[in-house]
Amino acid sequence: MKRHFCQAAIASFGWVSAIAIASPALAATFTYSDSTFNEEDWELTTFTRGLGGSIFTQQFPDYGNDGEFMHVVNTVYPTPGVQDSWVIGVHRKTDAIYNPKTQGAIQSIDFSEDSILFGGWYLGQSSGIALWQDDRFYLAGGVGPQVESWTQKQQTNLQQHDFFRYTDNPQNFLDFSINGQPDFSENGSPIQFGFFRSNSVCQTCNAVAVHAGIDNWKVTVHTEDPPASTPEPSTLVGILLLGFAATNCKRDRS
Ligand SMILES: [Ca+2]
Repeated sequence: MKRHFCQAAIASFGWVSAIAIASPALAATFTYSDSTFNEEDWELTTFTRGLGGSIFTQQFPDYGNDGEFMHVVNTVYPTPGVQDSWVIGVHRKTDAIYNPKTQGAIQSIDFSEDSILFGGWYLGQSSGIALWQDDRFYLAGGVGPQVESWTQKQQTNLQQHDFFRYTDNPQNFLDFSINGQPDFSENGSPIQFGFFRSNSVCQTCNAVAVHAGIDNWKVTVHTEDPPASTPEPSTLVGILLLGFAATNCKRDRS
């Protein structure tokens, strides 16, 4: 009879321990997207060099790569004595915010957008994913140039080191130093996602206004498995009780 109790006790505590071991959450994905581009859903920060230029955005109700899209116009002017003038627009979606401290460290990020070139410059606008963390802007380029029909552009498996910090350095607007990267660890501050569009002109070039569109903006965050955690007190009690039951069974057999 006592042996039966021991077998049942071991089976029961073993089940509790199995639950404790299997309970940590697994890696997950979080997706942020927009195919509508309501104007109140986006905020724009503009950076310039030299005479720089301006950025105009507008939600169009139709002719996107299905329905609405955002029309983006970058205008940039040449500056005497300045080799290149720039205008860079960082567009952030107001609710596309990821918090590593509560949602987990970021393992990688995938980005995609549909884009189109309407005119102004045959290479269109430089473009890619942008993010904002601790009042700093980080960019990862590589999805241009646009062409004259809607085309999906992608960046996949982006790591922390693929992003570069925007700076006011007049010679190099991206900071490639070791401190120029965002923090994807579980200690990182909240991150807001978006995209950027930029253009430049040489000092002897003509001013340009580059018209392009964006639709089906999407950011997918892949998280890491959470680190092994210290067992909860209730789990420790279960383990200790399991040891106690096994010891009693051994004594019973002797
Ligand atoms: Ca759309």
